[in-house]
Amino acid sequence: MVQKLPEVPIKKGEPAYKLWIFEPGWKGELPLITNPRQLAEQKRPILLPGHRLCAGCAAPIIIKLASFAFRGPTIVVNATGCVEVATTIFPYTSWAVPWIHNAFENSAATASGVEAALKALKKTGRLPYDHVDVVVFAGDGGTFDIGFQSLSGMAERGHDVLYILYDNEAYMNTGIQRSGGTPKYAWTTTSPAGKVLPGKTQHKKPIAEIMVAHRIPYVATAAPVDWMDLMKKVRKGLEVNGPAFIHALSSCDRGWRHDTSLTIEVTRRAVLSCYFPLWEWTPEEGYRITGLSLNVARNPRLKMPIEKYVEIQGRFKHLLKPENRHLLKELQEYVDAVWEDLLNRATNVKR
Ligand SMILES: Cc1ncc(C[n+]2csc(CCOP(=O)(O)OP(=O)(O)O)c2C)c(N)n1
Ligand code: SF4
Ligand SMILES: [Mg+2]
Repeated sequence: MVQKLPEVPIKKGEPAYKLWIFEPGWKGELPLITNPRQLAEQKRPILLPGHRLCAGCAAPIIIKLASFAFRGPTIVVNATGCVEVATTIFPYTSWAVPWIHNAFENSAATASGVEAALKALKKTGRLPYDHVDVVVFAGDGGTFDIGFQSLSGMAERGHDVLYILYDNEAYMNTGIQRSGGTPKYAWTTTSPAGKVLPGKTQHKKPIAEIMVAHRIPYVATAAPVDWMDLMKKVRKGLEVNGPAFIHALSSCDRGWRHDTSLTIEVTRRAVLSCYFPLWEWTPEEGYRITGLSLNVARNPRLKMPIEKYVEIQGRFKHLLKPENRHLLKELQEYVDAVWEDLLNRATNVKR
């Protein structure tokens, strides 16, 4: 039986961006629908058309998919970055929910304050809803690097916030500078690939593992290619009582130098090569490999060589030169070791 969403029709003369999941007096929960046709018919995303993110950008896909998993009234906190800049060009906005922009470094601190205020309103009977969720969307620069202190503080204090990192692996909005999330050997404007350097010389920071170390109620990785896996994780992240963190790989055709038609394909190869495995972690169950990555864990023949992932991205093109084959080999060994480690830790894969 398919559950129908409550009707919140747009009346004549009302703007199309009516805050449909923010009806005062809202009680209950929206069902999580994973049937694409029913999704299209019944739900409107929180991010409306007309924003100026690049054609082929994965970030709005991640935001829309996440919003399909929202369970009711939601406040979005957005760190400075491509998403913020391109969706709120004054005097317009693409957001159909209450949305707060804050500085590059403090989205988790702002979200903590919003959540604390909502708690106080609820306690004093002044919140006209059953529950209001708080969700952060922040880039890798705003998470791995400059925003990390506020994220760690939010986790340590136990705020009931879902933090979604859209990781395009560089400071894209300001011109493709390397971040703590940029992978080893990737070209960026501040880690150029040439005669002196082969791109960035350090590995990506294991940000999701660092959040696991905070022992918060829910941590997961996600990629737009496995949209159902992503939506389910967003819903789980909202349902837990306390901080949740989702690390979503967000391909960027500008910075990764791939064709705009390859947005989803590149994330598919990231997952199937095990460069970016899909998993979730809870204190109760530990690591669980999920979605497409579970297929690879059960059938290792599906695992792609890392070359398949890098060959469609200009940021790695120097790795395909004969003199750099040893770097590609080293990258393969690194990916294999991290995947092997995950297989050993996963509680839902027999070894
Ligand atoms: C304190 C501070 N330093 C630098 C900037 C300039 N700045 C704005 S967005 C940005 C890059 C953001 O990178 P990321 O978080 O990865 O988001 P993306 O643009 O890639 O979506 C930088 C450096 C700033 N706004 N504030
Ligand atoms: S630069 Fe990259 S992340 Fe930014 S809007 Fe364009 S494709 Fe998206
Ligand atoms: Mg970025």
